[in-house]
Amino acid sequence: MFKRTLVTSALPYANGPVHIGHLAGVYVPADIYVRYLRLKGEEVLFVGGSDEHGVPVTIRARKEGITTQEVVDRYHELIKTSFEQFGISFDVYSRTTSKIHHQFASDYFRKLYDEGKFIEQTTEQFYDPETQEFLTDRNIRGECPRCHAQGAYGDQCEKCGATLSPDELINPYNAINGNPLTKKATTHWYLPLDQYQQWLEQWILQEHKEWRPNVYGQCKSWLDGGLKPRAVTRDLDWGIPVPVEGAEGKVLYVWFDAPIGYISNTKELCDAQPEKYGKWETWWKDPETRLIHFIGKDNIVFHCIVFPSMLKADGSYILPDNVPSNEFLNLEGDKISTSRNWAVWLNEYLVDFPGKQDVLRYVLTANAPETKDNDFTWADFQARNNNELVAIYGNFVNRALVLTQKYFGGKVPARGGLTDYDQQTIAEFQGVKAQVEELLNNFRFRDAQKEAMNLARIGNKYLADMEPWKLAKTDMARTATVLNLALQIAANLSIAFEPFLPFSSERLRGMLRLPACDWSTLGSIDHLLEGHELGEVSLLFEKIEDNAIQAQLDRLARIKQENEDAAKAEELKNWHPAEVKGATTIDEFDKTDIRVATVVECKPVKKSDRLLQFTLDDGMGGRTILSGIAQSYPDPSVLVGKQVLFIANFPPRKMMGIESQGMILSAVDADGKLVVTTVSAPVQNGAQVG
Ligand code: B3M
Ligand code: ZN
Repeated sequence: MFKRTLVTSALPYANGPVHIGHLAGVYVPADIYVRYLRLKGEEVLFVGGSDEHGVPVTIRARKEGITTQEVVDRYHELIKTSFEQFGISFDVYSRTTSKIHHQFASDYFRKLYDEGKFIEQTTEQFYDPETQEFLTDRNIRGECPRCHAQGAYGDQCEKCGATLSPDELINPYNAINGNPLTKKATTHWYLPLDQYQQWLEQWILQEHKEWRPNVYGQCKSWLDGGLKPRAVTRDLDWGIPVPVEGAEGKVLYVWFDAPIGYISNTKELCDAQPEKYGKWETWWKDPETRLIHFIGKDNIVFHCIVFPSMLKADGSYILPDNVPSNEFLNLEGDKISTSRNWAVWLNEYLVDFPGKQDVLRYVLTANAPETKDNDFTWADFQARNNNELVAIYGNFVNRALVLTQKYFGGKVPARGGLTDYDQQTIAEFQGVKAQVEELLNNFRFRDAQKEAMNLARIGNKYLADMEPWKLAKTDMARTATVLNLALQIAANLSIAFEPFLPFSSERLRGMLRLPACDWSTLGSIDHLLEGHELGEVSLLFEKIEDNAIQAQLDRLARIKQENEDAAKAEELKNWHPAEVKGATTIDEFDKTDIRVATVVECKPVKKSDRLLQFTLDDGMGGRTILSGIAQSYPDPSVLVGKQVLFIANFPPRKMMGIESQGMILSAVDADGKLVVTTVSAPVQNGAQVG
């Protein structure tokens, strides 16, 4: 019933380079799908672009000390280049700061505004009286109401992961300058999602039960919670101005304009090349177009609930037919984070592993977080390359080609009569096509790639069982048949893997000198005709050595250390001395006898991870004191020879079988570390302090 497919992939924020999480979650699966449809000869358009509005880019600009425009220019270029390098085959990759987009999004808003599709509301929002600006959630920080970590954001606490609203923060302050905040009234336009609730329930919960369980489940829980009106404008100086009189200083909310970017980018392409791509309206308004959004799980509500409501509000657009969203990819057990630099950046990967785009594509698909969060580890990366790409796919192709060179001068040998085993092998690999199709049609990319790899396994097994290198000694005709079939399997591999590993497929076709690639011929045993001359042979994949992996692990260890240091510095910044205790008197104080002593010996107390045993020269015959500071002094010998302060008139107390005669005075650091007090110049042991 559909004639064509429009595929979109989430527009990444132009506030940093793209990393493996982006690739695994959104762009590789979208690209696999699009390449597959193109190979099948279907009409398809793949739309992407950078999301250049919103608070994240403005935060980045402040951090780097450059203008917001410079930030988006820099990262748009970087992201676009990364996508090209990894073979993400967009038909158009534009940006939301383009003129066309600004005009289009502005008109979109204005039409809904004129038709009375928004409601206007005035509310109290956080405001910085000094800079005279309203603050967005992300720019408000304060103490987390759940875990009491300092520096939680107005929308989320990074320490405990709680989703927050700025109103919940304890002592909220301006994240940029630390100013305390007040509240001020401001007016905004809201999309009344509550009015779309019933329609959404019918459309998603009844008519799209086939959506992935994670997507369907999230929609259901939003709908069950009851939808509320959502503001579609913001007080901000970066974005698309609200096209309404009296709305100066207000812009469209980034999540209002960004999805419209899918449409405006389509328009940009179609307007530029109408003969090739037709009218943009065909892609967005013709019910025979199937719309698919590839996104990450944090974008589900916007693509399944908010954007469809915006499309419905306009009334002239089609709606997404499916929204295959992935869960998250973690890195070595920790959440990927741009701000903490905990990521493998695509631009850096290519410096360390030049030419190995397909290896990363392969590993990310093999491990794709399709149904649950998954972990990327460098050990797994190495293993999948060495044990699968090299040992199975690469090895098979290499053997087939090298043996053909050796025995038949690099020309496809003649195929004679087929044995039962040949027939069985052919039947087996012909089954792969239907399997891969079925899986790809259902957005199951992981399993689909596994199935493609099975084709290489079948080939490997065939060569291992037939042993053409032995056959060649006795039966050249049979050797020819076996290698002919092996070469046909190699040709099929170049097709089956084209959506997944496009660079390798191209290289393989170069070696086979096989020009075109067409999905419908997958399974054929007549790709290469007798006498066809093969091209030059080289290794399709190379082994990745341990030192390359270790270098990556070392880098991550360094970053982890840097993050810990930074977190500590942040904590110290927020540290305040404890309040001064209630008044005391000189008489009260005089009751405490504080003295100076030299540490003669200091050692851990056996079976205690807390206590240190001090032997002191106190000028009065010596004494032993136990102090609970072992955690702060992993090497207690550093204290030997130091003069310390101690309380001399506490009654003796037994701990772990040892009598402690007093108390050593220590200061408590912001992070709980204890630091023993000492004197600034040598004094007589036993001298009084007061
Ligand atoms: N830029 C959020 C993100 O990168 C956002 C997606 C927009 S898609 C219209 O996760
Ligand atoms: Zn918290």
